[in-house]
Amino acid sequence: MVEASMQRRDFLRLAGVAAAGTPLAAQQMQMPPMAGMPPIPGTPPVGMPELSGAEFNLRIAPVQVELAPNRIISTIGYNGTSPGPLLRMKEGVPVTVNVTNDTDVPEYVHFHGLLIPSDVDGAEVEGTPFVPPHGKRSYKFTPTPAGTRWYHTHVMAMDDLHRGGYTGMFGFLVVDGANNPGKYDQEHYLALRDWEPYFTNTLMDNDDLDPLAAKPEKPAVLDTRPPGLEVTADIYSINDKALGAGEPIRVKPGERVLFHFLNASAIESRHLALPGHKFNVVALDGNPVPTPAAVDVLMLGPGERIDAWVAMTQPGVWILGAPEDPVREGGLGIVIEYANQRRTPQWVTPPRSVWDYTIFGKPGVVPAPAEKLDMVFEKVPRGAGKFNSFTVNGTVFPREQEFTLKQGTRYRLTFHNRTDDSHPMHLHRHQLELVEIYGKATSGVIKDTVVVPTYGRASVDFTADQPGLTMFHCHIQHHMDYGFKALLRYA
Ligand SMILES: [Cu+2]
Repeated sequence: MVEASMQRRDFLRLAGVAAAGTPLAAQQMQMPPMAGMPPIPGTPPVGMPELSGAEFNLRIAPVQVELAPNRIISTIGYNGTSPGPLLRMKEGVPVTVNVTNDTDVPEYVHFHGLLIPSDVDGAEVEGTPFVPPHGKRSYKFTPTPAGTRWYHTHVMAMDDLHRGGYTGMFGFLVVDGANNPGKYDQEHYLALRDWEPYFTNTLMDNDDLDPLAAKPEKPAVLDTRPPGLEVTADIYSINDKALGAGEPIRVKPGERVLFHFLNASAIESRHLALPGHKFNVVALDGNPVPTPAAVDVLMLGPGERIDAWVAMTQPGVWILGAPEDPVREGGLGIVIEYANQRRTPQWVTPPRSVWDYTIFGKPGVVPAPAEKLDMVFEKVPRGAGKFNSFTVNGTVFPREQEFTLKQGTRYRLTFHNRTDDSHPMHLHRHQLELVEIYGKATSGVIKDTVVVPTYGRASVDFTADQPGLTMFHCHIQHHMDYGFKALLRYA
């Protein structure tokens, strides 16, 4: 035990040096080897508080997140932690979520991926009432459908990097259905996060892995005006711990471990790999896929979830983490430790791979539904000191950017991404069936957030069966705040 702890401390020290390039190492040598509490026997070592039942209480208040010794983040969270508690609900059983807001500003709690009415969905433009500063509000709804969902703040941040999605206000929300997801020896909920965001003029596009990808929406003449501000970060964690600072996930050879991943970042897509192991993807955004498939590398845009199990067949001590060295060394990873293995956690760069939603779908073309809506995404470079703005069909929200739906009608939304970045596009209160992306047709992949590739095109179908105002937006906070959203209104 002592030996293992020493190794973890050494490893943390290395990670700290690589990430920060500062005298952190010297300080960490004087710190106790272990951050946080030892695991309780019989419970998974990695996780967050779990609440279940029909009534849930969430308290919004300042929290400190100890990512590692000497790396403590001051932010806002739920119930004193970030991520907040895992909310476990039963499909079809009504719940009440009582929210107390112990901050000085109005808040919204959005229940991401649930098919619930506008007045409890948690979005200002849909007409959900806010939780007043130092006040309370209860959200009552019937959770559906089953699967890995999440909840998070849904306020605008604009140029305040301590507001909205930049804070620690996020957590898993799991809706248990009648169907058992399968037999697994362990189950872990892992949220990917970045911290202490800052402004940049450089586009950090790490999510376009395939340089050969078709770019059907690339304009013939590119906009060469000087770029404006974007947001980035270089401190990362999985749940509340940087790589090496928390307890490892302890496994035994032959175990099947089910992971529920969430990219809770407000700014960037992320990749994940586990050397020597494959991820068997069974659900995207909480929805079972028609064709489960094994991949070396996962990709999650902000807001997306992936459920994947791993067969533990390579005894050793490994890093489950981001393939990009600066991201992993900046904290985005967690140690997987096989029983009776004592060594420094190992990292091996994964084979080059391209993320492709369509491998999890059914082949075949979905017949075009009755109605089609086209959305053209463009970026307006604003130059030094100003945020870029983003338009849908030529305008920034809220002018003219409304789409009218006929109840009961099936629609095809086609996204034309004419920007030099990919965008995780999220439709509230509805489920999207992916029908075309990367120039490939597919069917049966049901999502609520779809990453539309750089200069790429994607089409999704949905049925207008949830009357009420419906928000559609990019899940990158500053894109959403600076115009990249629309409102769908039922006629
Ligand atoms: Cu975006």
